[in-house]
Amino acid sequence: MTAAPRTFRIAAIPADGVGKEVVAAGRAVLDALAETSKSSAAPFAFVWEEFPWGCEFYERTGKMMDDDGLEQLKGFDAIYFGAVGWPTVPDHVSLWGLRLKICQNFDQWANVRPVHFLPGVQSPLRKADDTELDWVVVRENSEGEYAGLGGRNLSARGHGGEVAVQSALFTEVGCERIMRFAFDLARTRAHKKVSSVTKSNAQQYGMVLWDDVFKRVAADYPDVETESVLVDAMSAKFVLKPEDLSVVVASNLNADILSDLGSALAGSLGLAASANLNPERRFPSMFEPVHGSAPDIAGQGLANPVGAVGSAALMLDHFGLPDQAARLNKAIEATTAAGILTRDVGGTATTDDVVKALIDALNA
Ligand code: GGG
Repeated sequence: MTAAPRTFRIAAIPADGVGKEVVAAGRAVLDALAETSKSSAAPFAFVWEEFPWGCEFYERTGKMMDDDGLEQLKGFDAIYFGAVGWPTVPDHVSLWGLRLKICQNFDQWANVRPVHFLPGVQSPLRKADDTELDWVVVRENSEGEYAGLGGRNLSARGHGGEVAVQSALFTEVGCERIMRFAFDLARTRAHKKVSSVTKSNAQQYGMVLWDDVFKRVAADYPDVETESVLVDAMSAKFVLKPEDLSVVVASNLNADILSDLGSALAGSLGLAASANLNPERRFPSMFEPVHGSAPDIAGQGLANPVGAVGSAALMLDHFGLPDQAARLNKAIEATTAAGILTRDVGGTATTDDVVKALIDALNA
């Protein structure tokens, strides 16, 4: 007798542009993976519900998501997200109305963004066969520069004297929890090192607090190597000494920028996966490719689904299925190694070609 499948309820929010294509791709690959588990001792299945939120929804309703959207999402095991943003809606409206709204209200304070070389993918950094790149950028995802604090002096608008203030919020609790997360992660890796990134020479309040908390937390992890690097120097280090890095912990804005740089150095933004985690599991966590909606290629079947499928692997890890996550990652490696690559990584394959190759690799 076969066991009843363990089911996971997932809220899919494709949102905008290529988000729709890569979420469909990820769902197809995950369903194929679940299919292979049917006759195993530990079958599992995904139950999907898709939400039509995003910029088209905004154009119809004036909102990026339903008023009770957060309530609707609360009971799910996870959220599988595509990308947000479209030229018809100001970027800060679409971002705050959907992605950041979910991250902040569901206290997804740890954004994990791994980046590594894939076989068969050319990278501007791969100077020699032994050049290594295997990092995890850990992004503080609840405060910092994206705390949403500030305002604009609208009365002076149009007179050339308008003033705007954008404040960054750093709390000791917020800094400490993301740093402990980074150190715990470093302990699971071969290269046990945490690099902390700030601009604390120029930003003398919040980022000096960040540095102070980093020193205090580091004292509890004597087995983990540490360094504190300014963000400008770290950008150079990403390019010049990639093998020296393992876990990089940074504030919301700095990590957002550095993780894009990291994925471009690995070959393409289209490859990068991410997890927005609520580590206490009080709310669903959200898994999404790092890339945005890419209006220039949307709807043409050119989107690279690898970042979305890698994010699905992070979701499987979160569900306590590390072996299945490893199977997905191996399927990605087999596909890129076979030269089945989308245009952003120098190939001619379509999104569907890559999905087919991934499913074939899972069934091989
Ligand atoms: N899938 C990621 C995405 O949609 N990103 C759009 C964006 O602008 N994000 C800004 C951020 O990561 O905070």
